[in-house]
Amino acid sequence: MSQKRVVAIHDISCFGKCSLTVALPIISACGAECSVIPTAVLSTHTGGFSGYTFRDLTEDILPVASHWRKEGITADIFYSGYLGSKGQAEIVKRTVEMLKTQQSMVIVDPAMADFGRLYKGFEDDFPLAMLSLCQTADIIVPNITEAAMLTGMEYLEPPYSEEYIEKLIRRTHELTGADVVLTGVCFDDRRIGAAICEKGEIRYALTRRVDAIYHGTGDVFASAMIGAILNDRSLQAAVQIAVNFTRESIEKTIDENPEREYGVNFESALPELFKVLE
Ligand code: PXL
Repeated sequence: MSQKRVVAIHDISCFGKCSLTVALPIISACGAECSVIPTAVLSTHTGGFSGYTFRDLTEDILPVASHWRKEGITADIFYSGYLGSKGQAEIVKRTVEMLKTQQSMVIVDPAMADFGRLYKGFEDDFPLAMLSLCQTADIIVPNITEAAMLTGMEYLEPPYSEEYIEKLIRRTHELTGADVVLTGVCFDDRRIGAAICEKGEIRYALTRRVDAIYHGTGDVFASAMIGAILNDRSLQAAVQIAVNFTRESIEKTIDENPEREYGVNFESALPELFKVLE
């Protein structure tokens, strides 16, 4: 069987363990090739640092895609995340349209918001542009804030009622037409994880809750989920693997790294990921 390939379309945050610096090692560790189209280069991510540099790479995205198309380069999964601007949503759509085959899967993480607020630098109409990109995806991976912004539903603080989560995930599914993996789902202070809406059916993948918050865990989660999908796991199984891997990454971090914006020590959890994917 030939090696699987992901095209990851995110920014490079030079420091801070998120987006491409997380997607590359985790997807590679799962045995797949991870090719990249960087959307921007920042000295750090925008969540907890100030004074970061920002180089927009909008003008490079379509020329990369055109070159690849000429070379016949495609992918099993196109995986987009943080975009440098709302205009890039349309450009990423065109990029994927140019490069995908009938077998390709498109996974969009609408990485734009958390804790009820848009990330720094995004304007109020960013979610509308992101919604149109989500509408072209097979699977989307929003957190609660992002799903609330995509649907226009109210953002609530955890813990959640099953009624709120199911309404939020169903609306997100109906609006986008995509299967939805909703992260940050917790009903009490003991368990946390994701809800899955696949072909309209809702299921959960939860694990024990660790009381710590680190930046970049959404990217750790989505990258591990994609790695597991490429190892022929069902969506439900892949989400459970990713939920466990994210929790293990946080557990490996707590004692050594209290800096929330420095990200998690997912590297130390990779051996466990190998084991479950064997
Ligand atoms: O992990 C999401 C992310 C990715 N890239 C950049 C970010 C963030 C979240 O803040 O700022 C640049």
